[in-house]
Formats: sequence, C-alpha cells, structure tokens
Amino acid sequence: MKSWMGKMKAIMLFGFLSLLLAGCGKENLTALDPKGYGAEKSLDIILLTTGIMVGVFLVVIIIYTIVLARFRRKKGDNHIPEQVEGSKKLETIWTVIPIILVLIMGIPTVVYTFDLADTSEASSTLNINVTGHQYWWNFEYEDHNVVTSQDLYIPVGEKVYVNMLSSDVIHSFWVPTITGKMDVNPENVNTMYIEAYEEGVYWGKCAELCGPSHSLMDFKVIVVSPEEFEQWITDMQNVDPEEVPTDAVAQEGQELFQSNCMSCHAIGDASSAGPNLTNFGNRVHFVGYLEPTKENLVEWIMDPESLKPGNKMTGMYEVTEEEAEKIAEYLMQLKSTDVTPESAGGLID
Ligand code: HEC
Ligand SMILES: [Cu+2]
Repeated sequence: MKSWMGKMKAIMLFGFLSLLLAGCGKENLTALDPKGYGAEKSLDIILLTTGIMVGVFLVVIIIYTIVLARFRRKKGDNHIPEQVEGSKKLETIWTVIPIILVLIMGIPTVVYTFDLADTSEASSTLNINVTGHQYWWNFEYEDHNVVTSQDLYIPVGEKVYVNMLSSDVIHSFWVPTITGKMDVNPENVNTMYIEAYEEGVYWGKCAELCGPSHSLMDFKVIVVSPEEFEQWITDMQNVDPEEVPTDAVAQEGQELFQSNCMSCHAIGDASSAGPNLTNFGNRVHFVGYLEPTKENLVEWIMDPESLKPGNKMTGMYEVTEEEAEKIAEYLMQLKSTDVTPESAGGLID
C-alpha cells in the first residue's frame, strides 16, 4: 500500500511538472510552430525521427511482451528451446533494419543541410553580414550602408542571406521559429539563408556557450512587409549622426555621449567595438533582455557588470549618475524611423 502511494506521488509530480514546463514556451521562441523555411524543415526532421523512434520502441515492447507471455517456463517442462546463437538470418535482419532506418533519417537531413547552405542566389538578394560578439550581435546590410545591432529587420517572404563571422569566440545564430542553428566562427564565414513566412517579432538566441553572459546574448528578428522594409532602409540611410536633439537635457546627454561613449558606439552606418545605437529608441530590448526604460538604462550605464557579467563595456568610462540620466534621455529619443517592432505587431510575451 505504502509503495503504491509513493509511486502515485511520483507520477503526479511528473505530470504536474510536464504541464507546468509545457507552459514555459513562447509563441515566438519555439521550433514546434515554424514561421520560416529553415524551422519548417527542422520540424519535418524532428517529426520523422521521433516517429521512427516511437515506432521502434513500440515494436520492441510488443515483441518483448509477447515473448514474456508465450514462452514462460511452465511447471514440469524442462525442455531447452532451440538455440539461435550465431544465426545468419537473424544477424542479417537486425543489421539491415537499423541501416535502413538510419538512411531514412539521414538522407533528408543531408539534403536540407545542403539546401539551406545553397548560396547560388546570394548575389541577387539581400545579404546581411552578421558579426557575433561577446555578448551582442551586429548586422551590416551589404550594399545599403546600413548597420544595426541587436534588432535584425528583414522583409517577409524573401530569401535573406546571412554571412556570419565572430569577432572573438564561437557563437551560434539561432532563431527557433524561423530557422535552425548555425555556428558563427572567428575564422571562416558561414552562410545560410533565412526566409520568414509571417510578419512578427521573433526571438533569436546564441546557442553556443560563449562565456558568462552567453544566456543573455539574445536578439530579435523583426519581420516587416517589403514596403516597410524599403522604408526602414531609406530612413536608416538618411540618419544624420550629428543631429542635435531639440530637448535641452538630451542635448547635454549627446555631448556627454560623444565624449565618453563614442569610442565604442556608433550612430549612423559604422560598425564599432560596441553596438550601433542608430535606432536605439526603437529597440525591443537592449543588451538582449532589458526593457528600454530610462531607469534600466541608467542602471546599465552605472553598473553594467551586475546586469551582464563579463561584458566588454564595464570600467571603460567614468560618468556620474546625473550624467547617465542625461545620456539616457539622449539615447531614448534616437528614433530614426517609423518602422519599428510595432510595425511587425510588437513582441508577444
Ligand atoms: C570600451 C567600449 C565601450 C565604451 C567606452 C562604452 N560602451 Fe556601451 N557597450 C559596449 C559593449 C561591448 C556593449 C555590448 C554589451 C553586451 O551586450 O554584452 C555595450 C552596450 C551598450 C548599450 C546597449 C546597446 C543595445 O542595444 O543593446 C548601451 C545603451 C550602451 N552600451 C551605452 C553606453 C554609454 C552611454 C556609454 C558611455 C557612458 C558606453 N556605452 C561606453 C562597449 C562600450
Ligand atoms: Cu554567444
């Protein structure tokens, strides 16, 4: 009775946990509800391999149960069953079946892998040079003179090539709802294409352990209509990095920013040692995961280490809290374009 209760408790606990954890998924951070070509192909393979594994499991369990029931030793029956050790027929069967199953799983995997890495159309479509840094992402729109960080804007329904390189250690580019993972290496450019089927704001993740803040190396892919995308590119190209804000506090902030922070941060079409902040006021999050409020921003400027351990900004400048507030005022009004995450429907949380 007692052990029965114990088992019941364990079953209830696991049941509860699986229900609870199943609720943790995010609609825009799941490989199980694909909204893009690569993710769709990944799901095909996930379903195929899971199907085969479940099939193998069932067949083995059924044979096992039949054998247990039919060939039990009966009372008074002492005969030794036929010995099949070394049977050529059996050995062949249980070698050939797994080989066939592995081929069924392996062939589509290889075909899709080559398909996604096919660069034959790269010269006729949008190319984005992606650089992974500890712990942030830089996106450079080739031939467009546009650079942005953290938020990657792409047009819906179009093949977009991402050419990926790391500035330090190995990272991995992963947008589960849109595409599978690809390593971002320091020494060679890895290229794949992504194609999103629906507008939206999708979460991207670094999927390679790259240091203490690896788990915070998040980014967003903002999928907008082709017209909005054109607009975004034009607006970003027309930004004047020197433009003086109308607000007096923001003006002071700009001066402080220029003297303390511009050595690492760029506004306009330059890549820099730190994130490009051209459309900072439109970020979904900053540093990957923080709400872009003034309070958070001041906290980040004053003590980045506590928010993102191991980041490359800590200790490289000195500002007072009062100055940080002015800089925050300046950064938050950097809204260079009307094409924002809201244009794509905003972030679903
Ligand atoms: C030594 C170079 C360096 C200096 C100087 C520097 N930063 Fe940074 N900054 C970085 C790096 C690197 C990151 C990325 C941190 C991360 O996410 O790991 C960053 C991130 C940021 C971000 C978040 C950007 C985003 O979109 O996620 C803001 C905002 C920022 N810095 C503001 C400032 C301000 C304000 C100053 C001046 C007071 C400053 N930084 C000085 C290197 C620097
Ligand atoms: Cu990383």
